[in-house]
Amino acid sequence: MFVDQVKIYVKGGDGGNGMVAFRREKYVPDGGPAGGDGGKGADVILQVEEGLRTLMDFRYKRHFKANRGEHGMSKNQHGRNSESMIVKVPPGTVVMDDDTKETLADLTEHGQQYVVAKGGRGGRGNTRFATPRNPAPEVAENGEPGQERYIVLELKVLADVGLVGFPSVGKSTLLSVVSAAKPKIAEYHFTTIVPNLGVVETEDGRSFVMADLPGLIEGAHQGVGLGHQFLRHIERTRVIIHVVDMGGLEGRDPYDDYVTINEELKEYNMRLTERAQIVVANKMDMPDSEENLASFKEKLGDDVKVFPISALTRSGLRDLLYAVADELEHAPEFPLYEEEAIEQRVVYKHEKEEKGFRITRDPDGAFVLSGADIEKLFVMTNFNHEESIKRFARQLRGMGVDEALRERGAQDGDLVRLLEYEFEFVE
Ligand SMILES: Nc1nc2c(ncn2[C@@H]2O[C@H](COP(=O)(O)OP(=O)(O)OP(=O)(O)O)[C@@H](O)[C@H]2O)c(=O)[nH]1
Ligand SMILES: [Mg+2]
Repeated sequence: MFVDQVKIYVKGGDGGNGMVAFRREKYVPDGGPAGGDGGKGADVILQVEEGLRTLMDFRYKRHFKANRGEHGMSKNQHGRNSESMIVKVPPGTVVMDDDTKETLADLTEHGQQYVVAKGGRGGRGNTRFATPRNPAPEVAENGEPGQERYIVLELKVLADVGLVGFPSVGKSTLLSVVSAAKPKIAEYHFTTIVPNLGVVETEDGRSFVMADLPGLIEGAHQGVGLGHQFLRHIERTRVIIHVVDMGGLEGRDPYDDYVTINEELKEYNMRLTERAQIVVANKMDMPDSEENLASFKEKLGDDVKVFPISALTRSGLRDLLYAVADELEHAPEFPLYEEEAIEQRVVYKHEKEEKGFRITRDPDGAFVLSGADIEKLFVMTNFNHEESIKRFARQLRGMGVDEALRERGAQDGDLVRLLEYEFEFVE
């Protein structure tokens, strides 16, 4: 099966906790603070591996949690940073945030990296909190939590050439005779439901990747049937081979077919009509084909060159493939996203971080504090030490939490909740 879109969970490693420790040396009565910092948690990094062609590997592994940083130790020893977790993706992988649907990165070149979930920084050990007034603090920070999120990886087929046309015109048959691909071929319409890829080599040693596509029908661009999805697969191709059936068995006029498909491409509006198009008249082995071709060419005019072939008897293929290879030599690339997004291949968007805090009430009347900043502060507090707790209280005050609670009507002794922590509001 061809997997081209997958949702995965990534989490950067948490930072290691800072340590509260003191020097214990003989003959040194009041050993100073000696708690080391925690190490940095590992980042989760996506990295392009050119050998990969699909997102197949992600079918079985969808959770990526990087290691946490080592905790700080006594004797001022810092915990070790954790090494980044590298997740390999094929070239052409577009990374989206599942929540915001924002495109985070468009990964195309071998070795290109994108940090998709940052590891947390290590918490500071008590050594770092020493001041002249408080030379032996019992304060240490826990590590910062690693960033976590769901992302969607999407792989556009990286074919150079895409075959389009009505159902059953012979697109898959053509792909099967010019490459080693083994697509399903049958008389009924919509035999192909996902694109197949094949590497084509011309007699003079040039090569390119060709994809057959599910048949297009009128209204495909409006999401009728599966058409819309299909068109997505040719957004990145540089040359389009438009296959027209000259067999006449289905009772349609080849020229009408040709016009209809071009309308579809135009309506879809991904600059598909700007690509070089090579028109192929297939099924030239059929009895009425010569006649149909003559009238097709007449309606088409002299400006459009037509390549008559028979995928079945394999005639006319050599000229066609040469023409495709020639075209590819100067066909421009068609990047997927609008100009501003492609200036930089990796788009680092500023994370919209929720600032500050919110106050709500629980049914029992308790005040509930929430918000990214305040919650982070909470998890980075080491509640085993009285002094750390006091520091936490000071930080809350600094953020304006006390004042905001007072404004909401909190009085001495009222219950305040923050994550799993409860405390009393003290005036
Ligand atoms: N006579 C003749 N039949 C052909 C030729 N090429 C394909 N066919 C037949 O046409 C039918 C459809 O071929 P496919 O290759 O499956 O067509 P397709 O365009 O991929 O069709 P969908 O995937 O359904 O859109 C099959 O029965 C093929 O054997 C040809 O050159 N000559
Ligand atoms: Mg097919």
